[in-house]
Amino acid sequence: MQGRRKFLKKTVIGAGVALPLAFTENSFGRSSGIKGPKPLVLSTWDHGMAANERAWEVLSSGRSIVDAVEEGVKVTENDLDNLSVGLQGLPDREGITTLDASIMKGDGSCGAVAFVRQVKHPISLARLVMEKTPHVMIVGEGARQFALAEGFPLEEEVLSEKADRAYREWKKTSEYKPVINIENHDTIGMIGMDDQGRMAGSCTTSGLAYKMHGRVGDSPIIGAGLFVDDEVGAATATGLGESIIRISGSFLIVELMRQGRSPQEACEEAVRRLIAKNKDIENIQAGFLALNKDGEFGAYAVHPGFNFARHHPGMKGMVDSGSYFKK
Ligand code: SD4
Repeated sequence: MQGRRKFLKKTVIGAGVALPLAFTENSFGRSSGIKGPKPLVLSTWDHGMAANERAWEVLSSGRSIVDAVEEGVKVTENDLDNLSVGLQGLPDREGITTLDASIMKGDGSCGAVAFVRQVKHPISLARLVMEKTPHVMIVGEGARQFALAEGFPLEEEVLSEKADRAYREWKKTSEYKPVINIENHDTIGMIGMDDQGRMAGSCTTSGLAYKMHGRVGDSPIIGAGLFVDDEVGAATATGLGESIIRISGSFLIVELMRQGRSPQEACEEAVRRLIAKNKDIENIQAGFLALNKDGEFGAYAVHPGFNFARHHPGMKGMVDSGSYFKK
């Protein structure tokens, strides 16, 4: 696996420090974020590099931005090294892996699945919920039935070797404690814009490791883990889902941008709101990534360690997010 934080060309945003960029036409400051020419895709965490690469290929072949954000995160859903996305992700307390995903277009169309088992690409199922049903979200057994009806193969329910090893280790104490920036915070959220300014986003996860059976996080909740509006911009989230749902994080960021805040300012305000509305904040990590319709983007997290991948003409690479707490 490529080390999560061992990527090329890192820059720091939102931390009051502007490191030189390899790319001189981009300038950014603490509150203005970075601007990239269209088309553009952004994804959370290091695995976002490979996901963006695929999304870029899809866009370059003339397909739509919604195809790009779907195909992009499928790379992560397939990544056997990722323990928090896809069927190889860490299971719940009962040893069962359940997945959540959502997809949204800038015209307001959206679809989501939650608490779904045996489906390798929940993002594609979410897209079918958007395109083939009058609904926005289908969960659990209903989602599995929908997958079957749509011809998705159902995978055998066996934990991956890595997940099985980790689960056995966890069972020794069975202690439920979300930990900051360890492998259970690796959800992929992708937001992007085509060369005409049309936007879309996707978000997919196996959720918190060793969660209660049936627990659903922010990722499939439109407005929490993902929100996109062509008139304004897009936002996605990663981290402890409960803390993000409490403030409708992604919707909040898009609305703050609508009121004139830059993506960077909006992410910072959402983090402040999250901190105000959640107890035990020293043990909660959450991070936001946002893009406006002018191609400006920004990110911010509660604690250090969050990063994201950018891909646009002339530039691809990782960016370290700033954070409210510095250590
Ligand atoms: C969840 N937000 O289910 C997800 C977990 C996550 O990076 O983002 N991990 O709460």
